[in-house]
Amino acid sequence: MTTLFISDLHLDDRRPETTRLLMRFLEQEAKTADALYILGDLFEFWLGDDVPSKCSNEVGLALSGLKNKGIPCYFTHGNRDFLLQEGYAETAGMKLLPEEYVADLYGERVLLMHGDSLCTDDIAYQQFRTLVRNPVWQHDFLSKTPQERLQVALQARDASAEHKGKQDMDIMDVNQGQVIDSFERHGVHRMIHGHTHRPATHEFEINGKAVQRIVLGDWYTQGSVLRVHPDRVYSLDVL
Ligand code: LP5
Ligand code: MN
Repeated sequence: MTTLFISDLHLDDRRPETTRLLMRFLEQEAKTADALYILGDLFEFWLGDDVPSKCSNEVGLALSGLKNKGIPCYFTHGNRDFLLQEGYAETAGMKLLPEEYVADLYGERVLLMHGDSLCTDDIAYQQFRTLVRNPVWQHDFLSKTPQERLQVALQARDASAEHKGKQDMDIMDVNQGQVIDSFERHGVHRMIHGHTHRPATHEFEINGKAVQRIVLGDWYTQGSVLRVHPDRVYSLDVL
């Protein structure tokens, strides 16, 4: 019995080896799990449920197989695939979670999120996020042709690469005040997120109470998974 957490796979038809690694993980380990949580950036980018790719079809089918076996799969949006909607989620048998979600993990309340909302020192990113999470912007974007959407996404990705190249690494990590605020708002002692590609387990105290923030790793060079066991042992492993 294990609950599995993954994020930041950035699946892309140009990197089929990552899709293969995920397919192996789904066919082997995930099929005996209690549940699978995907905490965002499953795809390199998502242009709309009406723009499928080879990897989205393949992975959607494999994920729906999990659901058919009675293994629930949950999905939180990342900053790359925030446009993934019910259409694909239903095909893949995934349940869409809100931005911040408190899961019951073997009797403990644990906060889950992608993690980009914690990076509040990255002002340019937060401005971009506010823009693209606006339903009016999203409606306008989704009314464009797939080719037009791809152009905008590629432009955004180039601008992002340039931005990241110029930023101090610390600015692109989480803001500790924001982290504490999230723990307090939800009244939890453990949170799990991805996004920063800095896998680690951070332990500290808030008002004398021990808390833990687990950061999942990305799948660019190897797979990364967090395994949670019923006795609440958490292990963050490389695949
Ligand atoms: O993802 P990662 O780790 O590489 O970088 C993020 C932040 N960047 C982004 C931008 C995305 O990577 C771009 C690709 C998303 C495509 C989604 C497809 C559909 C929607 C199309 C959207 C236009 O999220 C990066 C952070 C970093 O995490 C660490 O936290 O620093 O943030 C930035 O780079 C901030 C920049 O200011 C973003 C600039 C985008 C400019 C877009 C201009 C063109 C589009 C105009 C749209 C109106
Ligand atoms: Mn991300």
